[in-house]
Amino acid sequence: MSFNGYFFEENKITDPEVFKAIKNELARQQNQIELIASENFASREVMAAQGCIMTNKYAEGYPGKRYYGGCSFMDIVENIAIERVCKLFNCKFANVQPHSGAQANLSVFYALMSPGDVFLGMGLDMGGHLTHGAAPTISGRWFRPISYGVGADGLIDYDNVQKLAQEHKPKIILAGASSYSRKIDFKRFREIADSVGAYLFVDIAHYAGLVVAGLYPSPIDYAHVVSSTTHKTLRGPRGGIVLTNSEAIAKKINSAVFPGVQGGPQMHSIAAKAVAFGEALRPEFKEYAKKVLENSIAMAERLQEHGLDLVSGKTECHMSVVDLTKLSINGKIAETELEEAGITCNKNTIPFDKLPPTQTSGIRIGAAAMTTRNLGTSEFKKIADMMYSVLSNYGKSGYNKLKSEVRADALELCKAYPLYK
Ligand code: DSN
Repeated sequence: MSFNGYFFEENKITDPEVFKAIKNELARQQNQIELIASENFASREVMAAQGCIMTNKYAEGYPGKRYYGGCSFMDIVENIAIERVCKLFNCKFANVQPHSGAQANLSVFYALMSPGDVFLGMGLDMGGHLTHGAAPTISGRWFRPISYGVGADGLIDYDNVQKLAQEHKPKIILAGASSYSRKIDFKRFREIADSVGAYLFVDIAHYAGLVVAGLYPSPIDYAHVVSSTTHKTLRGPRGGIVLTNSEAIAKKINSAVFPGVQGGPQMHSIAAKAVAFGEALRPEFKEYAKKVLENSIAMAERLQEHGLDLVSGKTECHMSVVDLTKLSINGKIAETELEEAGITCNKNTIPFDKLPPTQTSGIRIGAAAMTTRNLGTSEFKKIADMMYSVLSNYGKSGYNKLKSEVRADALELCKAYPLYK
């Protein structure tokens, strides 16, 4: 058996059913235009680290203070991940153990609130994330969320956030979103938080890669605590992180992540995070993030040239939410039809949506994944043309033929920009 630095080369998945599903998923990823704003394609090195022998080790605790023997290499890899992520985001303390963004957010709540405490978060129907207070989640059941949202212009209504803060005196004000395409004014959020003695907690899961590249505002100097995922624009493995500049908060977060919310850290994922943070520290990553933004804007503007509306009127990040109300197609059907045409995206509620979340009046699109495949602005404009063609012709005569043509174009584009070859 040889070892190439990450995994045993001879290792193959021989389980036929699992192998078949993985093989088919690889083909799907290779042959579809991936516009899901929260997805990306991790590098082979990131995936190799995630599939490595560190999966075998229990390392409850933190570097230097573990509850198991044999953790010396775990300490090395976790310390590398911490050092790199602190450098990336210019912060003093980091916890790299959360298994996901949801776990990271739950840990922050657990560290800074007690059950029944009030917090402010962006409503799910307005662009916020499930964990920002949606009713079926712990954030919505064990705490008392007050939702804020956007105005008729699609922009966060900061005056209303201030008013709600004054009225409800929250313990935490949570800024950050899953489908908000504009820059968030973190300074304003901090002023509001200070005016009522609340913690400012910012979730940058979507924007992290752009923050690292200086293309989206960094909340680090304003927030008491910041969370993120590592797999979206940051292009690492699936996982979460929590960052802060406060030693006192860092201690509370560490206790909240372990043993509060999680048991043993997934050390293979932490190894993969360390590799991804190393990649994000390189100058090429800034170039990548710059292209993500250019491509996102090019795609969004082209859709507008076709007459489609974007929630809030434009994008300032990797994603846009497209308002379909002018067309005779809802978000759910659009998601299915576009997938059949070779373009993957997701249905998305638009603010003040008249349709239920199972249907929606919008779709969310993002440029992070296809930019990893090296597509540029002209290709993203072409994708916008393809999308418009499907969306605007749905139900008209000759539609099925047109959809097949778009599928063929999508395949051609994917072949011209190969993935994992
Ligand atoms: N589910 C992710 C998204 O699509 O935005 C966030 O966790």
